[in-house]
Amino acid sequence: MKRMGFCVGNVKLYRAAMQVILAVILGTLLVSEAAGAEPHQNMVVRWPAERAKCRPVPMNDVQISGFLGNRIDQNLDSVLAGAKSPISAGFEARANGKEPPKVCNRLAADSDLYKWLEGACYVYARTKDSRVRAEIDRITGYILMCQKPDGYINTQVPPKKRFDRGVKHDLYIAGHFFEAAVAHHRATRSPEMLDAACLWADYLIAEYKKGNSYYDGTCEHPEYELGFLRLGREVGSEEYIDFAATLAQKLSKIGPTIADTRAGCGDHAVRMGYLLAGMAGVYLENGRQDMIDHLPELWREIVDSRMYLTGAIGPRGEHFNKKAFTLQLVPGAYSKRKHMAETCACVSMIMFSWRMHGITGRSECFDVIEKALYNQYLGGFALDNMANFYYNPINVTGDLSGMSDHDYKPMTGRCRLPKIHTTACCMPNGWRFFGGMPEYIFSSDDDGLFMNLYTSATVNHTLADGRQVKLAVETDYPHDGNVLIRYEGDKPAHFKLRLRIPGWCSNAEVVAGGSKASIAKGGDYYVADQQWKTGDTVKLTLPMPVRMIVPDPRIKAQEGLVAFARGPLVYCLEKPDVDFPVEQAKVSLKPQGGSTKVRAEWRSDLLGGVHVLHVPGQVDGKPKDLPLVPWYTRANRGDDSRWVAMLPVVND
Ligand code: FUB
Ligand code: ZN
Repeated sequence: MKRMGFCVGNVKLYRAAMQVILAVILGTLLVSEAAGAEPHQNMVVRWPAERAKCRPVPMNDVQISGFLGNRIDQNLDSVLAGAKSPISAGFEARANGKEPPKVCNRLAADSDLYKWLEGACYVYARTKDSRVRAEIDRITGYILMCQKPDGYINTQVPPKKRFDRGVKHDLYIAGHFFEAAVAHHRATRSPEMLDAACLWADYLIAEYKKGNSYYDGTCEHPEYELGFLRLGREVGSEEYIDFAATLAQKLSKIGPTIADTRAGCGDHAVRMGYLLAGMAGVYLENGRQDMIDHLPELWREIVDSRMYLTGAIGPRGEHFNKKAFTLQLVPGAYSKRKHMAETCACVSMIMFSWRMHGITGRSECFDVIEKALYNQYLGGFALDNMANFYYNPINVTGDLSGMSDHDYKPMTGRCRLPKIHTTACCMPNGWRFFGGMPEYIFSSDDDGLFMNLYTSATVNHTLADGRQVKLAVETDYPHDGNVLIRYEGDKPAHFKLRLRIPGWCSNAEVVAGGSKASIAKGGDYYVADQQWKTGDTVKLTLPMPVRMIVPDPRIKAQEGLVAFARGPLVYCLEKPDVDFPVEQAKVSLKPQGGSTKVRAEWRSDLLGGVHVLHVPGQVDGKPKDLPLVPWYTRANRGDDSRWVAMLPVVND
């Protein structure tokens, strides 16, 4: 696909160099030039209305505050700190004709910068922050200077050859570049990165057509599907979109079960999530039924039998097990690698679930997203978004000498910016996912809006036929289940407001249009289908009694254990809150009905404000109060913590 551009030799170098200089000298001027990034267009996904049952409300139509808004806002500082981390050093060195420093010697290191760029562009699109824009310009300048005339880019050390079968990440890296280029184009309207991506994409397709043997069964890392798809959509190239499908089918094997599905040859959880997300995306784009033949069963199988209570996936190293319900609790039980539940794996599952929501319009997809988001995902990052875990074992106890978070020590301490983890993938995935999160909150169709995730927000969105949906939402979710929604449109309007009643929720109540509805069991949207006039309100109450979770008896590693949750939050007992080793604690409650004896205490002074759950328990046969905190807040009080989310029950 040829685009009008300047991607040739010296012109390109000159332009890129000028861009770096301009970014430094004229940073703020460049900002004002691009301040009018596309209004009312999605930044992250753009699903055609023909197939999507609903589509995300664009981030520029939404103002988010509250709990999620706070985390989304913190991403700005995290992105700025990321720009000062070593992830750009390799590009900077190569652009200046130097060897990259050793710190850049990470697998697929280039992709970290591309993920940063994707995230930074979302942040910029929403905030128009001039510092973020200056970093975007500086970094894209370096990237463009590193592009070879045929489109290929690789800064890695030690220098690797193209299509290196030992490394197997060439297509993966390109995929991340394409995603970043699309985000850059949407945020800045500037064509350079998109031109560069097309040049590289054309090169990869030309190699394929020439019969490059790399495409014959090399075990690559899916992501290229998403990359080609999104690039193809952005520039209107069917060839790129078809190539995304070709690669999915040629380099992976998709069967009706996880056991017979191979994502780039393997059962690696991140690869699986990206592959399935990419295929769902191709279907949404062009309706290719063969892309989604097995997706509903695969999604269901992962959710029902391969997912932890925190929404994490990948129990064996970074992999799925062939056998269902094999979910170890502590690192190392099934594998020499003492790892499990990678942060990126949950991001990839969220991406897949989002696209399944687009295909089906179903709320259960957001039940899964919510579970993964509030527990595994937020728990992967420090409360200030400045540090991250790579792996997230459910229980971490005992002597951890010799253990690490994929080589980062101590295993119970997150790697903090501007330092970057030796395998940096998870932090950059955080930047791009926090960046895109504003588009997960609401989706819309021709009839109105869906509220998928509850946080304080305002939304001002115009439906396809011109009706304006303007709402304000107030809530302390996830700490409290009361949600107040007010219609703020100037003119009366008729539309449907669909409110997700979470699967964990019983006896939700909705007061709307003067009537009250009780919903005994969650797991679907409640539809408020009415004429709205200015000031009309909907009051949603999602009761949040403490729940005791008894795992599926087929999960042998969790036999005899229970966990606690309140609303969407899973809890754990953590070392700083007790004067005994957490693994000695037992729960003195009967799984049936016992949770009514648990007291929830609001503590505004703790961990940014949390409910502590006081669970009656025992230690060494003596009664003990077990004060549990939300799992996402663990490991934020020093680097030497221990925690248990699943606890044994006293057997007498
Ligand atoms: O290989 C690229 C990424 O790095 C994978 O998705 C992660 O599992 C980590 O190994
Ligand atoms: Zn990762």
